[in-house]
Amino acid sequence: MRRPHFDMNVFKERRARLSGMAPGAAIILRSHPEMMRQYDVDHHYRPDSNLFYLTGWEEPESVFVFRPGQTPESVLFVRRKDVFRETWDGFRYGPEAAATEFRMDKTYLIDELDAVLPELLKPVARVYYHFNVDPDFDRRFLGLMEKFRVSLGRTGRGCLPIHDSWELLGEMRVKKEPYEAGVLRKACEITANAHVEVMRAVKPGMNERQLHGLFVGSAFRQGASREGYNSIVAGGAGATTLHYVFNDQVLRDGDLLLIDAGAECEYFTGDVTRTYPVNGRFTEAQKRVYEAVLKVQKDVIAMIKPGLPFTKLQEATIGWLVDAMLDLKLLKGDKRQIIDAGDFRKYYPHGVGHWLGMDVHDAGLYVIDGAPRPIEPGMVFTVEPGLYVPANDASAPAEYRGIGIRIEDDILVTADGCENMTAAAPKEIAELEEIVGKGAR
Ligand SMILES: [Mn+2]
Repeated sequence: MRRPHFDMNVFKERRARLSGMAPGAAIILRSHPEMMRQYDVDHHYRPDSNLFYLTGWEEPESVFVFRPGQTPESVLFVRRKDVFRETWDGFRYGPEAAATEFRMDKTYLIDELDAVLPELLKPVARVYYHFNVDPDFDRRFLGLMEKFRVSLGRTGRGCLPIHDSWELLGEMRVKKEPYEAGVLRKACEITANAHVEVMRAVKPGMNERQLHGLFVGSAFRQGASREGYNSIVAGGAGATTLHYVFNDQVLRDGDLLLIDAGAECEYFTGDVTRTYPVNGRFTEAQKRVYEAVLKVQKDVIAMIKPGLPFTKLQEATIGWLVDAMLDLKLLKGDKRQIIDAGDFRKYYPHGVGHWLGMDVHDAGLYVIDGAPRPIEPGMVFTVEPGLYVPANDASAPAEYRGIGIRIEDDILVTADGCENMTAAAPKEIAELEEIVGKGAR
C-alpha cells in the first residue's frame, strides 16, 4: 500500500488551531476538479491547497468537513476502492485506510455526501465554503444547504449563513509557522540554485525552452515536486510581456533574458525572477535600467519590518520607479502628477509583491476592515519591482526600447526585520557577469 509521505502531526496540529478559531462552525472543503483531463490524458492534478493544508489528503473527488468541537470533528468523503480504476489511474486509499492513515474521526464514500452532509450540519451555526472553484459542485452544495433548511421545518432555524473559507484559512496560512517557514526556505533554496544552474548555462543561440527544461530538471534533481507556477523564460523584448508564456524563442547575442520561475517543495513554492544578459555582458543602456530597478528592489527590502503596512511597499516602489523613469527620460513632467495620473503604469503596471506560500499568490487578506494591513513576523511575500519598455515605444529613448527587467526575491518577515530566503540567486551586475554562461561549476 502507498503510505502518506507527510507527517500527519502537522495536519492534526493545524486542525487543532482551526478548531479554536471557528467554534460552532462547519468548514467544508472540496478537492479540485480534475479539470485538466483532455481526451484521454490527465494533465497535472494538484490538490486544493486548503484541503491539503488541513488533511494531507491528495486524491480528487473528495470533500472534507471539519466541525470544531463536535463528534466526529474531522470527516472525509473519498472515492471507493476500485481495482479496475486503480489499474488505470493508480492507488486509492478508500474510506477505511483514509481514516487510519490520515487520522480522520470518520470517513465515508463520496457517494454518501448527499445523505450524510445534512446530518453533519444539524449542530452547526454557520458554514465556511469557497465558491467558484467548481461551479458544478457549488450547485450541489447549495442544493444540500437548501435540503438541510427544508429538513428543519418550522423550528425557527432557517438558512445557515455561509462565510468564505478562503478568508478563514488564509488568516492561518498568511503567517508561517516555524515548520512551514522551514519548508518554504527549502523551496526557496532549490529555486535559487536552479536559477544559478540556468545562469551558468545561458549562451546566445540557445532556445528559451532549453533553459526552461534546465530549470525544471535542476529543481527536480534537488527534490522539488513540481513547478510552483508557469515559468516565464523570456529573451529580449519578450520580457516586456508580463505573463509571457511562449518560452520558445532563440536567445540573441546582446539581448537580456528574464526568467521568472519557482520550485515547489512539499506544497510550498519559491517565486524568483532574475534578468541578465544572454552573452554575459550588460550594455551601458541595459546597465542603467538594471541598476535603477535593483536599487529600488534593495531599498524596498530594507524597509521591511513588523508594523509597516504592506501597501507602503507599493507606494514607495512607485515613487522610486517614477524617479528612475524621469532620470532615464522615459517620462517627462512632474513626479506628483505622474503618480496621481497613473502614467507610470506604462512602464510599471503591476504590484511590488504578493503573499507567498502554498500558492504562488498565496491566501491572506491585504486590507482588513478597509485599513492597510501591517506586516507581521512569519509573513512571507515577494518583492519584485520591474521596468518594461515596449519595443515599439516611440516616446522612449531608442536605446531602452525592448528592455524588460524584473528582479524578484522571497522575503520572510522576522521579529526585527526580514530574511531574504532567495539571496543565493545572484543579482548584482558584477556577480551576474561573473557567472552567466560560464558553465557548470
Ligand atoms: Mn511573483
